[in-house]
Amino acid sequence: MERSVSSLPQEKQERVWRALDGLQIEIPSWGFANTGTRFGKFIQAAAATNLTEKFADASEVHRLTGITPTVALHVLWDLPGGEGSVAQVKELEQTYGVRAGSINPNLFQDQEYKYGSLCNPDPVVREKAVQHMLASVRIAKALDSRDISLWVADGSNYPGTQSISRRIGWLEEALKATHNEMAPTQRLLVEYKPFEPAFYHTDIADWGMAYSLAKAAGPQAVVLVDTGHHALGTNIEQIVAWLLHLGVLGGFHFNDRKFADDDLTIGSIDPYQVFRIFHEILSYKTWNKVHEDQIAYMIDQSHNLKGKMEAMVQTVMQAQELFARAALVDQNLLAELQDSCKLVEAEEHFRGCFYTDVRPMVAEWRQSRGLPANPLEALRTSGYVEKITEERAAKNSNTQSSYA
Ligand code: LRH
Ligand code: MN
Ligand code: MN
Repeated sequence: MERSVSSLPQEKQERVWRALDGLQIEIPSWGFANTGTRFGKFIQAAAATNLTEKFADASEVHRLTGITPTVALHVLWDLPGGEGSVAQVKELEQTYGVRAGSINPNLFQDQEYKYGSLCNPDPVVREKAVQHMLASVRIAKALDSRDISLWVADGSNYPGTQSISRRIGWLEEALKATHNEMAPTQRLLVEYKPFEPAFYHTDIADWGMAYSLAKAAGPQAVVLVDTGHHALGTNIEQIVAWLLHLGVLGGFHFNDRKFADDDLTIGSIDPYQVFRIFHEILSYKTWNKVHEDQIAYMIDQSHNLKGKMEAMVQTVMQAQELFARAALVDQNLLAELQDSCKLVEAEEHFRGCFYTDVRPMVAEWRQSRGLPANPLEALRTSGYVEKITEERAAKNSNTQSSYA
């Protein structure tokens, strides 16, 4: 099934290069720090131990790949001083040449959020959560960050223990208040997840709820699709097509999974799914004559078995290569085949693009932009991982590996 790249017509190559020119991916600060499962952490000697080290690592990923100029920040983990931490972030932006990206409020760690944050039945706790949202908006404004990316862990574990319907109202109020605080250029991304940490009902469980809440909040609120946050078998690309149609696709948290929200490397289990998602976007852009999109392509992965730097560079390459494969699809030809119901021909064209090895073409693109042809190889030979391992090993050996 593999085709050699040299046999690709000029026009296809140009289409792929144009697509690559338009692709930027945001990487998460938490992808560089020690994180774990619900049962424990496996500490890595090279993991970043503070925000400076997270910026240093993000900067190295950007130096190698050229397409990751922004870092997603989680307020509690990265800006523990809230608005008071903004000055430090600005300094790090200057030093490391990567900017703060989406700002992620954290409404799931404080003891007071045991029964929920924005949906807590206690109005005092709800108000505290709303205040955190407003502070997050102000942090984003001060950092010139467009997106505030909200995920709430709120939900319940047992039927009858919480009012599902009253909690909808509280959420709507909170998101409206957040929306009111935003500058006209900012956006509120509403992320959904069907389960975990709550196991009976989750307050924002699917894209329909996220869409409805975004509508209630105001015109600058849109939906965020985390690929790991769906029931098995869900047709995610169809959700993407709907969100595009409704004009509310704000962005992605990319990762892969086998069973649940496993946060595995993008496309490691099902690369065809990522290809299909990218295809829906490129197809929508073709037929609706959209040249620029506002979609925030973000990674939400924190590896505890793979080396963090290697995993992040591998992730970015994988995303880029799957995007390039989706760009191979000839939208006019595919539409013709679809309209004449030439099913096998349509599927063969689609599958053929997916099976094309674009790695040499992407490598050429990288070189033409002064980037290493193979960023992962370049990371290996750069000595960066050895350097940070040496610098951080002692600090990491003091990190708690269990939650006991
Ligand atoms: C929740 C989630 C959300 C959080 C991130 C750390 O599962 O996907 O986006 O902010 O993980
Ligand atoms: Mn996520
Ligand atoms: Mn998740």
